[in-house]
Amino acid sequence: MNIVLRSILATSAVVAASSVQAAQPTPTPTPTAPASFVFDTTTDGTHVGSGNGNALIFSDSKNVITMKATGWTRDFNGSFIASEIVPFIDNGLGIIQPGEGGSGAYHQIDNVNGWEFAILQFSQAVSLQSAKLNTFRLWDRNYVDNDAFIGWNSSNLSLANALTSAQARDLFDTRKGGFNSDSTQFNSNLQTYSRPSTDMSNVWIVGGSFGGPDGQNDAFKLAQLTVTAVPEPATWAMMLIGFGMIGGTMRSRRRVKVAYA
Ligand SMILES: [Ca+2]
Ligand SMILES: [Ca+2]
Ligand SMILES: [Ca+2]
Repeated sequence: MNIVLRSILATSAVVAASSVQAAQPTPTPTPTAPASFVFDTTTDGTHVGSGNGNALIFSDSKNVITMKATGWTRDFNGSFIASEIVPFIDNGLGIIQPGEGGSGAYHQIDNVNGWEFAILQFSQAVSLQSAKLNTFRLWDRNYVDNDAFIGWNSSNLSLANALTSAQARDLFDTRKGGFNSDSTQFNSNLQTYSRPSTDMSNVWIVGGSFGGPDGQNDAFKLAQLTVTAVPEPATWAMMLIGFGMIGGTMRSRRRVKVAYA
């Protein structure tokens, strides 16, 4: 190999090495793995009001997210009626539809005499991963069944204000999605849904199944919810600004190198 060729090859190697360096991509933000939060609703929440239209407030096990639960009934005329949500410690949350308390109470979340559901408002958007729907037999039935309807929606409503019936109807009617959670799919009361992050919403609806899937009434107590959340938009904005600054610094360093080469 002659000297000229050797020199060209050597130069090419240097150029190749430096282009490899130059080709180093600017770091791009990698999405943080969603964080998991568990709400144990067999603990007594913070009570807001009492009787029909009351609310219970819970924090997750890490004390990051607040969840406000209210109880509702959609009666057979299609009216949305504020109901009482009750913490039955050890069993979970039940709902008492107006007129179903006292002796022979239907204190579960059920779909007898109307469709009962809990509206769960969160302090930030979350995706539901699992729920524990403890079967709880209705006093006048000889079976247990915990088919459920799960829906979700986004809302600007403040957790500090009481929900009106019109707002409850609106949250249900304009929901972004929902599914029937057929209990035959599950071997235990803990039902795993693993909703994708596209279903991230700050309002979730959990009730007895709405119009299906079998002829048996559903009755359960809501004992636990596991949700996931990604960083809030403000956090993302800070991260993007941070990465933008790193990128800017690298670019200006490159310019300096070129200027003094
Ligand atoms: Ca009930
Ligand atoms: Ca009922
Ligand atoms: Ca059923």
